[in-house]
Amino acid sequence: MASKEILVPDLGDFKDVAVIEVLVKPGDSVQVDTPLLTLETEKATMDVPSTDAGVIEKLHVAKDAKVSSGSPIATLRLADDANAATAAEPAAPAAAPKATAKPAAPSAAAAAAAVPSGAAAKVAAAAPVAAAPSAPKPAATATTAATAATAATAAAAAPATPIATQVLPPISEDGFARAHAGPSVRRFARELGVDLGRVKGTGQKGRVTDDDVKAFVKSLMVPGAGAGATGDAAAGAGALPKVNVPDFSQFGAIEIKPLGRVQRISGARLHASWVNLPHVTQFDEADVTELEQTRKALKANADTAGIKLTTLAFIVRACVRALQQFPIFNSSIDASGENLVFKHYIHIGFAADTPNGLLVPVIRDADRKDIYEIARALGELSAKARSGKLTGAEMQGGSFTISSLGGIGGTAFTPIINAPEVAILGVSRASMKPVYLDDAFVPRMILPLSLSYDHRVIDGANGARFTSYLAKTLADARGLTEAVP
Ligand code: CAO
Repeated sequence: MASKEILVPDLGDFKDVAVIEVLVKPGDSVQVDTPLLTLETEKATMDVPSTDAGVIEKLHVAKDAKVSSGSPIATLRLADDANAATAAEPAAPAAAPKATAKPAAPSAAAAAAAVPSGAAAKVAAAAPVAAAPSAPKPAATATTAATAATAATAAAAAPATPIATQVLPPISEDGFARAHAGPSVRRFARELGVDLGRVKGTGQKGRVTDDDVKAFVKSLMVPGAGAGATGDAAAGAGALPKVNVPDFSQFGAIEIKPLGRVQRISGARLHASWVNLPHVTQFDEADVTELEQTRKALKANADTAGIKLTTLAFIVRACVRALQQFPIFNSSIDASGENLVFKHYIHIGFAADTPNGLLVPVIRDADRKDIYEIARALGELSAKARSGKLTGAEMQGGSFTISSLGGIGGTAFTPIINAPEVAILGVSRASMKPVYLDDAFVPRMILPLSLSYDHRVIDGANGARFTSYLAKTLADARGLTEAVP
């Protein structure tokens, strides 16, 4: 059988063009137009197709080599006599490079073959059952190579619709065109119905490779994944593993009660915050000896006025001062995720333990209230929360939250941020402790503080500055009882 040298075609003014992908290897059978190489100039990437059908005998280029017009690509053993006849002619350059990939006919079989075993099975299983009657059910196809093969066969019988489009958002042509990928990868993505604009490239300079496209398709196979690998897609790829819940009755007697309405609502919000916000908790202590003395001195008068002057009122007042000093703790990331919203109001929410579950009433304009007004608001809102009379408006608009377990006990905890706020102060029970002051241990009332903050917005140094400032402010009780300017 005759052989023929396949040469790089006329590249115009381009010389020493980089070979970024070699798409064949010795022993591969190729047809006319089968892409052999992908070249990349400063302006475009292009596939160099074969001019003849045959088997690659020898390759003359490797990835990252530089080629120019007429450089040898491969020696091809021609497939038949007809080609043999052409071999007698002078070696013709390969056909003109194709700078843009023509979308190949979408092929379900290609989709199934493109992803390994279980993933292929699942892609195939996504084909309409009516068109692929032998398609196994997803649960049965997910695990073994044998069933994957069956599924691939079934997929081949499915209609010529890119399978992935059945689980993927439609291709955005703009995004697809802008994606940094070579023609062969573009063609591959078209075959699978994958929007290249959504695929994260791991190649040189972020170039999207075949493997990236395959990984993208595989990411769809994660239960609960709805999209691909970048932006919103990343959320799908990172679906949380499920907790395995056994039938507890096998271990003993049980009773089942539905979750309360408040638990269901607050549970979902707490979970959303926990998984979306990177939490850090900063612990500190405040010496509240004087604060407690001041509070006790003022308590009788406050009682007469019908106000319960608790430690928490002082803590709210101190937080207002700290928020004025560090406004970033009174901010939120906006809906786009691109900006910080600094609020010129200070509305402080506080967690209230009620018979119906956790509620967070909000003291509006806490910065315009003195210690008595704050204590009054705390008392009134707590009473309404416990009797189930809080309105929706009274639980909205908070810009910072305090969760005080001080009336109950504990030494420290890690509160969950009330998103979209960026910080929450946890307060545990103050107790008398020996503190080394002026060369001696003296008994002081020490209040434990636990500040959780969103590390996307607040760095550790600011977290520590905030709690230090707060501790200092709480130590100066007189400052907290002053009239509000
Ligand atoms: N250390 C020591 N004593 C404290 C204290 C602290 N950190 N915080 C409050 N106290 C004292 C109060 O000063 C008060 O003392 P007096 O009886 O001498 O006046 C007493 O404990 C009882 O206070 P209280 O709990 O009735 O009132 P409060 O203003 O401190 O708190 C409220 C109000 C609504 C926050 C509280 O009742 C509550 O529900 N706490 C639970 C919050 C919660 O569940 N957080 C967890 C949320 S995440 O699941």
